[in-house]
Amino acid sequence: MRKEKIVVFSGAGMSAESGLKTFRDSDGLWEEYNVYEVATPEAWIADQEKVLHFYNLRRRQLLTAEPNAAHRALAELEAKADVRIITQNIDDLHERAGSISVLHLHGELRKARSSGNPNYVVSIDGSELVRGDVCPSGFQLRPHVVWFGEAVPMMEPAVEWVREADRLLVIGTSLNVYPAAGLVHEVGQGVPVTVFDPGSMDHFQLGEAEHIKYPAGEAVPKWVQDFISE
Ligand code: BJW
Repeated sequence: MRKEKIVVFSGAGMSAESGLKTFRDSDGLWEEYNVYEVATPEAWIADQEKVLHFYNLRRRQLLTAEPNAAHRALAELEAKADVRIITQNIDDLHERAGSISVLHLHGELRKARSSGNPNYVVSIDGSELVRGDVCPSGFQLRPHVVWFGEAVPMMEPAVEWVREADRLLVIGTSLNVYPAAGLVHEVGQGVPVTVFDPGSMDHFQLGEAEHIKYPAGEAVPKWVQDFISE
């Protein structure tokens, strides 16, 4: 029997219960840091040390964080469905929980790329990326992430995945950042959409979507158990 194709679209709320901060919640990263000083190409030009420090701190936190119950439940869901995960998160907690198909829209914290050659991407050994870490052509390595104002190269495959989905699960994203948020509107007609987020989604046109207003670590495992036992 053909397995149902379930596409998951996750954001920072997915990893909140692993101890990683979201961006726009009241205690989020953008309360503590000015986004324009750490997550834009202009910030990189103005102060590389500051940008590297911001990502080094987050990388150190990630190395001690663990996947939570929601990450693990999505990995278990693969026994029953063809699961594809599109994540805006730069952490690797979906992979560490055991999920196989994970597409990172906004890059990966544990990778660096050359500031002179976007095709030169390497894994970061440990947590620190510092000034003087260069690619073989001598260009400074930068975090392998997508900053505001930069193109999102993985949008095309992500749109394809969503268009092919039989069901879409949207987990822990405020749907404020484009073009990523627009993915929700790429689902086929009649495809069920379920949103897991304790926050309000009043700013976003969710249409017929079901909104489960509970933390992911609580709601996703329950949803997966119900789906598996159907
Ligand atoms: C829980 C929970 C629990 C809490 N369980 N849930 C159209 C309209 C308007 C603006 C634009 C537009 N198109 C483009 C733009 C500009 C811009 C943009 O979107 N700006 C808006 C903010 C206004 N977009 C861009 O610049 C993008 N690039 C682009 O458009 O390029 C065009 C181009 C084309 C060709 C050439 C050149 C350019 C790039 C966007 C890059 C985003 N980068 C960041 C940072 C980098 C990575 C990093 O440092 O981590 O990505 S910003 C940040 O936001 C990060 C995230 O991936 C992203 C999304 O955030 P997310 O995941 O939704 O987090 P939060 O905090 O917002 O929400 C958390 C949610 O969790 C909340 O709802 C909580 O309730 C919930 N929650 N606990 C479940 N336990």
